[in-house]
Formats: sequence, C-alpha cells, structure tokens
Amino acid sequence: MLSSVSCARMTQIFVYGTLKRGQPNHYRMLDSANGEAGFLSTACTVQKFPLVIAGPHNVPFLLDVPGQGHRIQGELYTVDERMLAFLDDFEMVPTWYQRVPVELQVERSEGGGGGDDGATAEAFVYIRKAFEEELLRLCRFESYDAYGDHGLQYVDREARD
Ligand code: PCA
Repeated sequence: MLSSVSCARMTQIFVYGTLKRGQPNHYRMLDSANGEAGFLSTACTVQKFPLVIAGPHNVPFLLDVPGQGHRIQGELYTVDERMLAFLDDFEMVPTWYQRVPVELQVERSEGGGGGDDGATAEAFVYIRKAFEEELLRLCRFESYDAYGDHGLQYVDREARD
C-alpha cells in the first residue's frame, strides 16, 4: 500500500518494455536517486497497439496506431515528479518517445483480494507517434521480454557507441 500521508504529486505510468520487472532497465526505477516508483499492478491496454523491437539496439517501441497489433501487457506504477522527470529524460521525450495517456485494464493485484480486477485506469505510456513506415512491417508482440526467444538482444544504453 502507498502511504496516504504524502504531499508529492504522483503520476501513473504504464511500462511495457525494458522498465518492467525482470527487464534490463527496471533497476533504474528502484534507484531512489532517480525518485520514487511504486508498483501498483499488472495491466494491459484496452486498445490494441503494435509493439515492435527495432533498430540496431533492439529497442521495444509501442507505435501510436491504435487498433493494430495486440492489447499490450505491462505494469502500472505510481511515480513522483522526480522519477517522472528522470524517465522522460531517459526515454528521450519528446524526440524519441512521446509520453501520452492510455486506457488500461488493471489486473488483480498480487496477494489477491484486490477486488478491482478488470477495473480500468488511465496512465501515461511512452509511445512513438512519428516513425518509419517499415516499423509497421515488423513482428508484433503482445508482451515484451528482452530475453525472449525472438533473439533480438537489447543493447544497454551504456553499451552503445
Ligand atoms: N522503456 C519504456 C518504453 C519502452 C522501454 O523500453 C517502457 O518500459 O515502457
């Protein structure tokens, strides 16, 4: 549970890529030097979107073409202003990704008894609005896993030339 005694303005973020638990950039959300992030639940988008893995660094991109692809599986977090600013900078908003609101279906929180299984929520998501046409021809995933059998190994930001 989140503390109800908090003055900080919190924002809901839906992550579907390398920021998810078990994925290569999740540790950045756990680093209090970047701010605070609290896991709320797993969730999936109400609308379908194409989720592709692209470029020389095999980066996951959600493409802003609602109605195509799959309903995307991810995780819902609440973040403070500092973490939001960190994530915007890390995801190179607005040049690489844009941060836009998305409608979600929230899944039952772990530990059971959530009672709000199937509830909808709105959160921000990092999406590509402008992209090369060829990205629409790539394989579309429902759920991103950097270590999946697609063999498209993610190249860490620090390891890029
Ligand atoms: N990081 C963001 C967008 C894609 C990525 O790898 C995320 O996990 O949602």
